[in-house]
Amino acid sequence: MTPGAAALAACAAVAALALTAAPQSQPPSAWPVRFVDIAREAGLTHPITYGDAERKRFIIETNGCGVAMIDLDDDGWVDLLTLNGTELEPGGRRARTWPPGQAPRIRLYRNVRGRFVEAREGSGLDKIGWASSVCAGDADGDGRVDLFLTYFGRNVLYRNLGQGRFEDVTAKAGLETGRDRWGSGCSLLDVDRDGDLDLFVANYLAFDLASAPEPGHGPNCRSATRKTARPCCRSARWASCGRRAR
Ligand SMILES: [Ca+2]
Ligand SMILES: [Ca+2]
Ligand SMILES: [Ca+2]
Repeated sequence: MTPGAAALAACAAVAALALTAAPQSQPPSAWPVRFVDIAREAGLTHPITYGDAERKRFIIETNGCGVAMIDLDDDGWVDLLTLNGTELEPGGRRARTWPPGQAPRIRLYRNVRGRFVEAREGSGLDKIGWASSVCAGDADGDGRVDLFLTYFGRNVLYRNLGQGRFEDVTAKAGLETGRDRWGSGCSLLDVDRDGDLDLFVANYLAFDLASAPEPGHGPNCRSATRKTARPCCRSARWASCGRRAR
C-alpha cells in the first residue's frame, strides 16, 4: 500500500468510527417548564401606574419600570420590590400632584412563605416619580443589600438600615448628577476587583417634557423615505419621542 493509500485508509477508518460513535439524533422534546400566573394568590394585586392608562402622549408614559427580587431580611425567602411611575397633569406637561396617600409608590413586599405582604409604613423608599430600573448590592460593605434606582429625573441610592428601612444617601455617596437625566438601567458590580462595588448607569433619551412635540408634530415623527415629509404617528397610540442621549 502506498503512503497515500495508507493515509486514505486511515481516514476512512476514523470516519467509520466517528459515524458509529455519533449519538442518534433525537426529536426535540418539549421543555418541561410551565408558568402559571399566581400574582393574585400571592398577594400581588396593586397596579403599576405609568402615564395615562388610556392615552399616551409622550414616550415617558410608555416605558414602564422594573422590579427586584432580593432576600432583604436574610430569612431565606426572596422578597419583592416593585417600582412605580406617575401621571401627567390632565392635558399638561408636568407630573401631576397627587392627593395625600394616593400617589403611585414603590412597594416593598416581604415574602412570608410564598405570600407577599406589603411593608406599608416607614420603608423610606418615598420618592414619587418616573422610576425606571433598580439594581441591588451592598454598596457600603456593611453586610446589608442596598438599592440604586434610576429615574427620569434624579436617581436615588438607598442605604439598607435593616428592619425593612432605607435611607436616601445619594448625595453622601457622590451620586447627585446636578441635572435631570433619564436613567434607564444600572448595575452594581466590582469592575476593577478592588472589593468595592462600582456602579454602572445607562441613560436613555435626552428628553424634555416642556419642549417635546405633541404626537405627530415632531421631526422624529416624519417619514424620511418620502419626498414629502408627512406625519407617521397620527394616532394617539404613538407617542412623541425625544433625541438620543449623549
Ligand atoms: Ca426575605
Ligand atoms: Ca449595605
Ligand atoms: Ca471596585
